[in-house]
This record gives sequence, C-alpha cells and structure tokens, in this order.
Amino acid sequence: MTDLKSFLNDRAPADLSRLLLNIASASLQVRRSLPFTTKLTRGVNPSGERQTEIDLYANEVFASTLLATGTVSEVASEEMAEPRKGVGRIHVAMDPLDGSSNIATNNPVGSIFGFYSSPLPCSGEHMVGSAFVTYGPMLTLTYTTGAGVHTFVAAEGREGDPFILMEESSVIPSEPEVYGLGGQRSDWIEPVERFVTSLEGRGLKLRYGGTFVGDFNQVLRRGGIFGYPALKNKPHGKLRVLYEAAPMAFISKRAGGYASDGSNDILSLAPTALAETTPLYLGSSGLVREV
Ligand code: FDP
Repeated sequence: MTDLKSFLNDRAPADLSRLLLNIASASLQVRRSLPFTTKLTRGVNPSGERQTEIDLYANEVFASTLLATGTVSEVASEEMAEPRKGVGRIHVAMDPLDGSSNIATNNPVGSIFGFYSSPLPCSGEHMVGSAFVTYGPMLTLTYTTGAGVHTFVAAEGREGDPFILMEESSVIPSEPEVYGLGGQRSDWIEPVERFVTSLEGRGLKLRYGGTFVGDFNQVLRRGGIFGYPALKNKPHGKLRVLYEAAPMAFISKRAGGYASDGSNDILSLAPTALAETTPLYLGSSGLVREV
C-alpha cells in the first residue's frame, strides 16, 4: 500500500506536497465535525449565499492549516470577502465546503483547492496544481500538481498517514456514460437544451446530485459531462471561476478532458473579482467541445 507522503515525496514540489498533506489531515477534522455543525447561520458569503456553521468551520480549519504551513502567500475563499495573507510562494483559492446545501439531505459534499503562482484574482494559466476532497461514503483526496491526477482514500485505523493510494494517473474513460447539468431546464439557453436532448438520444444517463465535487467526480470516473450552464436569467452561470471552475478544469484537462465556458478554455479566463462566476462545461473532451 502506498501512502500519500511517500507518493508525493519524489513526484511533487516540496511546498505543494506540504500543502496537500496538510489539506489531507485537515479534511479528517472537517469530516469528523460534519454531522454536528449543520445549522444555518445569519451570515452570507460574498456571493450572497447563506452560510452554514460547517461552511465557516471548514473555512477556518483549512485557512489556518494552510497559512501555518509557511508555504502560502495568501488564502482566498468563497466564504471570505478578503484573502488572508501568509509568507510563502503559493496563492490558494478554495471552496472549503462545496455543496453545503446538500448537508441537510445527507448527500455527499466536498472541498476544492486551486494553487496559483500569481496574486489572486488571476487566470488559470498561473495554476500549478489543484485538489478536491469528497466527504461521501469514502473520504478521498484527488489532486494534480501538473503531471497526472491521483486519488487517495482515508483508511480508518491506520497510524501516521491514513491516506492510501486508490487510483494513480486517472484518465476520463473514452466512452461517456453520464451527464449532469445545473439550473432549470426552462432557463437553459437554447444550445444547451439542444445538446442535452441529443445526449439523451445517445443513451447517456442523467446523474445530478447538486454538489459540484460529487457530480464532477462521477464524470471523472465514468466519462461524460458536467455543466452549470449560462442560464437565460443568469448569463454568467453560478460557479465561481477561482474557487470552483478553474481548479476542477485543471484536473479535467490533466485527466485527458477539457473545460470550457461555452466559447473559451476555462483556464484562459482572467477574472477581475475573487467571486466572479462563469458558465462551466467540463469532462470528456469531445462532449465539452461539442457543447
Ligand atoms: P451549493 O449551492 O450547495 O454550495 O457551489 C455551489 C453549488 O452548491 C455546487 O456545489 C453545485 O453544483 C451547485 O451549487 C448546485 O446548484 P443548484 O442548487 O442550482 O443545482
């Protein structure tokens, strides 16, 4: 069994390795608290969404853990109006608890991290790595530092490093199986509606759970496409470029897939605000290019 620490040792730069190991151990702490901190607070995040206790708790755990590594220049978060400053080289943008509206119904949730070499906000062309955690039946950490997408799973009862290698060098399967698109069908722009009708005709299965991390993870493992499209009443979509779209686009592309806003590569977008949103389509390259 290969553990995360020894796997990272000769495959990733030292500062990214340290970040990933610390994210892994902080995710254990977040997972332990998930069942007990689910209430809504009175607060809203910079995108105007009501925050839950666990949004704030996960934000605190990850932000303080990352800053304490000494490798982080700043941490920007979906849950904070301003980044927190540190002393290292890497700029981190994170969604500490993705899909938190799913907690009340006990569906999987996740955490997303993008690692950048430039001050935020900046384009995805400055990404040096990204990662996501799933809190589902398994606690997994999927990451790339540029070469290959690798997944580790937390194994209960292991001393030291509990994360063991589950899948090395993932590639999105060439035969697409699933699709999932956010928003109401009646609000989809016409090309998206036409595309989905065509996918249904080709026998792809609808799999939409309402947590980006969980929904994208299915596409990564089974092939297909996830989208939160441009809507008639929300032309810029819902998902945030820095905190959600670019980190997952980086993983999608490193797993042989693609990610687009409908016209441009997601990683070429240069947001001017931390919480800027974008339409997003990602997964199997052929399907993303088609839509
Ligand atoms: P949530 O609002 O629960 O935090 O990040 C936003 C997000 O979840 C994504 O995880 C998810 O893909 C999407 O919103 C779900 O939106 P809908 O409720 O509109 O389907």
